[in-house]
Amino acid sequence: MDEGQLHPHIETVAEDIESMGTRGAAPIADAVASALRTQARESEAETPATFRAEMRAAARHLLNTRPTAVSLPNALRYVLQRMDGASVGALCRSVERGAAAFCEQLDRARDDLGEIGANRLRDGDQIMTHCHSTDALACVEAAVEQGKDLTAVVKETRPRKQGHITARELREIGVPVTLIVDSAARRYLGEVDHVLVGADAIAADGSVINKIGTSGLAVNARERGTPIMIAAQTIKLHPDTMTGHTVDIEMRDESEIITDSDRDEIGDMTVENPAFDVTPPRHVDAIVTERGQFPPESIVTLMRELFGEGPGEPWNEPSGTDADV
Ligand code: RI2
Repeated sequence: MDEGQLHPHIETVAEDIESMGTRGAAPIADAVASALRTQARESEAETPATFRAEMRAAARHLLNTRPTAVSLPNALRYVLQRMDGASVGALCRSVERGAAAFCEQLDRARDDLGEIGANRLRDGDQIMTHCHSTDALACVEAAVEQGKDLTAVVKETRPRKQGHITARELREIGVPVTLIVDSAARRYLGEVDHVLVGADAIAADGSVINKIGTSGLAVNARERGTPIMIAAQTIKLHPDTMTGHTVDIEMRDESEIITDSDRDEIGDMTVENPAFDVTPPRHVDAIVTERGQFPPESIVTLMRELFGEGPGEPWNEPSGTDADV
C-alpha cells in the first residue's frame, strides 16, 4: 500500500525507537502496540482489505527500526494475529482490544517477574548491573519492597552510559550505588553476590542477547564464581531462532563512540559500534521471566508453549493479488 496512508504517529514512534528516545524492550513493545492502535483508530480505510493492508504496512514500518529488539516483532505479532472482523469497524475494535490487552499484560508481567527475581536476592546482597533494564530493576524494587537491604555496583556501560539511568533509579529506591567504568568490573566481581542484567532477546538455545559487554562480563563472572541472573519478560523470547535463524546484531552510528575531531586526529581507521553481544547459555545461571525462572537450556520449552513451532509473519502481504485475508 501507499505509505502515505500511514498515520504520522507511526513515523514519530519509529523515529523515537531508532534514535533510542524510546528504548528497552517493554517500552518499545508498548510504543509499537499503542502505535498500531492509533493507526487503527485514525484509519480512513473504506474496506477491510485496505484496513488490513494499512495495518500491515504500519507494522513493517515499525519493524525495521531496531533489528535486535525482539519485543518489537513480538508486540506486532500479538496485535496483528488478533486482528479479526468482517467490517472496518470490527477490525478496528479487534486491534484496539489486542493492543490494550498486550499493554496490560506488559505491566503485569513486569510485576510478576520482579516478585520471582526478588526471591533470588537475599537481605544484604550486592548486585552488579550492566546497562539499564527495567526487568532487572523490577527484581531489585520487589526485593526492596520485601524489606531487603541491597547494594549495587553499577557499570557505566559505554558508549551511551545507560548505567547512569540505572544508578539514578537505584538511588531513587534507596539502594546504595558504586559506579564503575566497564573495564573495572572484574575487580569487583569477587565481592558481588549476583550479576543481574536484562536481555534484548533470548534465543531458543538459551543464549542471551544483551547490551555489548554482557558476554565478557558473564565470562568473568563465571571465572569468579558469581551467579548470573537474566531478567527477561517472555516478550524477549525470539521465536524465529527455533527454526535456526540467528539474531541480527544492531550496528550503531560511530558518532556514539568518537567525535569527528578525535577521528580526524587519529587518522584513517574503521570504527565499529555493535550495540549487543551474545552470551552463551553455559555462562548463565537463570533466566527469570514472569512465568517463572528457567535454566537457559529449558527456555525452548517455554518458547514452544508460547509461540508453537514457528511464528507466522502477519505483517507480510498475503500471496496472490487479493489482499483481503
Ligand atoms: P528492559 C537495553 O538495550 C539493554 O540491553 C537492556 O538490558 C535491555 O534493553 C532490556 O531492557 P537498549 O534498548 O526491557 O538500551 O529490561 O539498547 O528495560
